Amino acid sequence: KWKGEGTTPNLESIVIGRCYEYIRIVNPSVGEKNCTKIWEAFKKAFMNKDPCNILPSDYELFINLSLHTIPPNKSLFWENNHLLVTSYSDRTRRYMPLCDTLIGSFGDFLNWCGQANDTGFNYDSCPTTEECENNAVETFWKIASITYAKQSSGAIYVMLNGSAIGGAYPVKGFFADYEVPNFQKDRISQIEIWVMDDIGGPDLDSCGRGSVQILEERLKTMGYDITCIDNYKSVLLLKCLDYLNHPDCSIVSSAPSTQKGLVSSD
Ligand code: ENP
Repeated sequence: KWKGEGTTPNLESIVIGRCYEYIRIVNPSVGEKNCTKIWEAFKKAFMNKDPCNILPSDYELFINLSLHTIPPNKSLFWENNHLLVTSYSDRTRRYMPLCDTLIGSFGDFLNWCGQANDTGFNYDSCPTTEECENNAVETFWKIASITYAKQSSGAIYVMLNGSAIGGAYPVKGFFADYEVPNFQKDRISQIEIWVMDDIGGPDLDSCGRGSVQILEERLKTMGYDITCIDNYKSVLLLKCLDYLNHPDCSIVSSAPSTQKGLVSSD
């Protein structure tokens, strides 16, 4: 019926497993949580309802039950960099983007929807954002983004993609629409933007240019202390793992201890 993919098979097992893994192994500092109860609250948000009419308030109990603090200087916002952010954050060890919070772990890489007058999931298809914006997944990320932005403090990091077709900073997107407006000005010391180009990809946007300039100006007008870095070295090193000899990765290949150098005996 719908154009989008259906509910991820075994959703309940995945999500309850992720929840216990999160509170026991990934981030035990969140304290005791009842993952079964959180799952019930999550399900209640969209089950047995019109899949195109799910509102942020439907997830309220779920959010309240799964909320935990985000340490200062650990927030990482992003657009068009999902897999890079997942590896770079290293499951909260380096940074704590929304997908590395307990709330985010209920949605990351997953899909779900229910149907009106039916207590089951729709495993066949779910509405896309084009079909209706108030679908279960879109609304989930909306309320999760708002909550995450409100809790973020200290230095804030933003990873953008300078090779993204629609611009590194989409002026309509979760970051622009639900995160920036919910920053708590008095708790944020500075904002650092990293614009990462694809290796061998086009340099469409960069600091001070195009859509990044629009973001920089927006944040400055709001009174924030902004730094913008093109191809931030630490993230570039990670991107270059698979492109050691590419000219864009000369930062890696020109290093004195190249593999060749290490094995050669003369
Ligand atoms: P995309 O379109 O690059 O990537 C969407 C993928 O990232 C989906 O697999 C989605 O999970 C997962 N994801 C993880 N965190 C978020 C998220 N936080 N979010 C939407 N999807 C998320 O990402 P977007 O749409 O541009 O969203 C990026 C936003 O995430 C930024 O605002 C960033 O600051 C924020 P699933 O369940 O849909 O398969 C908020 C919205 O953290």
